[in-house]
Amino acid sequence: MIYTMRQSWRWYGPNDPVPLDYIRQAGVTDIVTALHHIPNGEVWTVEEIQKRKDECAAKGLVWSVVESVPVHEHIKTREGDYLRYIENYKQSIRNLAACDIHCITYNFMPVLDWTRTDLSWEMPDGSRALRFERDAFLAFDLFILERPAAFSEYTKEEIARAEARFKAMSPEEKQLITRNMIAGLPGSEESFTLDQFRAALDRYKGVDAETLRANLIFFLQQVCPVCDEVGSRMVIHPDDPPYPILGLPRVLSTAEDFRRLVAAVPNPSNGLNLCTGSFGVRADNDLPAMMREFGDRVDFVHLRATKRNALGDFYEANLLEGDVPVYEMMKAVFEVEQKRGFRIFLRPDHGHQMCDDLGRRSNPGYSCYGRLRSLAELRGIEHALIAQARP
Ligand code: DNO
Repeated sequence: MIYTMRQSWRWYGPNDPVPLDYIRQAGVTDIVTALHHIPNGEVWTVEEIQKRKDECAAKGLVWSVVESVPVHEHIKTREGDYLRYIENYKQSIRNLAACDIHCITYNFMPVLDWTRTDLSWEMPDGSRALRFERDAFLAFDLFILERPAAFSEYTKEEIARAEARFKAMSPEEKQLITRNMIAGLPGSEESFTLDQFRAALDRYKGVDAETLRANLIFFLQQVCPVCDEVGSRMVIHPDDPPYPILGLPRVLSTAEDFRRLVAAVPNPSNGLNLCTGSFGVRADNDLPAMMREFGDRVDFVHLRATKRNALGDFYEANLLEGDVPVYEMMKAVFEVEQKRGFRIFLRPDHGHQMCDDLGRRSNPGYSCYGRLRSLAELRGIEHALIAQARP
């Protein structure tokens, strides 16, 4: 028997401009989604979960991966009602298991989920990509957000470049970058005004990386035993981008970060969502090696390729043209699957906005054609791996 990827697709629920009918035509079997309408910290009831499952089943699709059950900010900072939120989280895990959903994605990034400065960057072929431009980001941090500590965190040269970039921005561009930074990207569940955003950052003043790591460990020590009991796995999504931003601590940016997490919480349910696009922004993350080292705990993979430059900018490239060694990565996934006798959930992540999608409303990164293109390329690679594996 050959174990192949469980082809999955992220769906943002009934409001997603890409409907389940299209997803079915993409040829995937599994849906990755979340109950986005339930406020952070509240329990996901069996009733609500089952309702969403049934919607997928009606189209011949199985909801099998949650992305994400969001972790309330108070759990990350261990303040206020965090113990109640952890109890609620445990109950959601139990309820999901009762509906046969056992793979739960989450992240432990303070305040913001993923961050990009540009959601519609024109590629030479006319398609649109997501991008992180460091100078623009610094311009936002220093001159729009006006975060006082920022001036001591960057070099003189960086500040000068950011100032020049800021001065060259039109009022519309300033507005757009502000919105991109604080209005919440798809899946992030939270959005802010500038003042709310400043207040949210302030709550992390006393929380350095080691404190945040301890809080993550504490959280997992509470929820992993429940997962072990009901046969589920928590898979942590890496930081995106994988380094500290806005003076906030980061604890899941490298292989060593995950190693430390497993050493502290060895429960089998402590797993990883290996996102090649997020980890791949760092040249020191060897993705196929990480897949092989952590493979037993990787139940879910996000496949996309970022392309970085020396200035610290990156954009989301065509899948086979970025810094991510996609073939080597797929080979590692395939090997782990045969070794474990397990089919790993894998979804194409962030595609380009292209073809007819260019004129359509879409969730940034989650339009239809771009992901279809990536999925087709991934299938091709897997197809070849299967052919090679046959005796
Ligand atoms: C972005 C996504 C992230 C991810 C969360 C997981 O496209 O990969 O928003 O879903 O970080 O908790």
